[in-house]
Amino acid sequence: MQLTRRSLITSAGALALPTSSVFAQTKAEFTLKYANNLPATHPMNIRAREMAEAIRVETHGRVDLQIFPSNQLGSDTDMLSQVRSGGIEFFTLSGLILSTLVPSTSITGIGFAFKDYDTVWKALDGDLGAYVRREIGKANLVVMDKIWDNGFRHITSSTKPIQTADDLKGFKIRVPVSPLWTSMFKAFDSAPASINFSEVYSALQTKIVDGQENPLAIISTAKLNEVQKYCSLTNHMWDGFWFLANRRAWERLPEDIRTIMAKHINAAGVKERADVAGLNAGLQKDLAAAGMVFNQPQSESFRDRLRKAGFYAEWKGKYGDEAWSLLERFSGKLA
Ligand code: X2X
Repeated sequence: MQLTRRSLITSAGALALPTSSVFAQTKAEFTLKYANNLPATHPMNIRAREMAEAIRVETHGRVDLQIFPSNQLGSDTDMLSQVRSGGIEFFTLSGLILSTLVPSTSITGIGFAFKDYDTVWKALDGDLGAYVRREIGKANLVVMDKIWDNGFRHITSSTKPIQTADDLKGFKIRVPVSPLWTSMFKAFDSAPASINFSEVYSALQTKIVDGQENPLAIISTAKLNEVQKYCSLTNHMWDGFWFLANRRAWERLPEDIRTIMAKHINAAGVKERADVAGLNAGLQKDLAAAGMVFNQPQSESFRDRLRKAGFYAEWKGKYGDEAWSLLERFSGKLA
């Protein structure tokens, strides 16, 4: 048996000191919190743990980035105020929810705007993403260059498959806290309820709502299939997570540390994109094997309904011509 300091001390009945690694014994100079809303098993948190380790190693233990997954520090709404006040240093948030603070950030979630991932990354790593990041910067938050993937969203239900826009009439659906989401499902004549992700499982379980919409990687890692029977592959919008930092906390860090951190955060985001795309491709089979019933609606009836309800025209007016023409450069003509 290897005699460690821990076993020596505890067997002697004295103080048990944490001695897990050499680095852990040296107190980090910067202890920083990164919080998010997703389960620890989602690629976002798997890549984040890897990234925190890479940052620790490259800064020689000066930075200890602690990760708080699964809404441990509160709902998205709570965490957004914490990253603004400095209660947490880092936070990943959907651009659509961030729009409650910076209105234009929801533009990347306009219904049926991006036909595939290729177009998404061209837009988000290109001029549309740059525009949104400039707007976020004006709100006194720091945002990393690479947005992380959430995915193309699909509608799940405990009551019925959604095959056409008509099936959404009167449908009680949970949507994240964001004016764009509410507006979109109102255009479908649904009954949308704004609920933070931290409450979604229980809202579905207790039938406060009949359905919700999320990418397969979230349906699976958050086990929403336990409380939902049908999954309709609507692909009705794409969603991603901006990696945000509290400005004062970020600027307090020495420049060399900021450079190392940004490098690893952006690299982890790019790897997470590949993980999520891979998962979304294979998960339908796994979820079906677990009892979920899938159907493939035609997107045209949904788009048509949005156009006729004036959804695109209304949001074009809100974002303004500059932002809208940036979006249409990647989406093609929407309104
Ligand atoms: O709240 C949601 O549905 C989620 C997890 O997809 C977001 O963070 C937008």
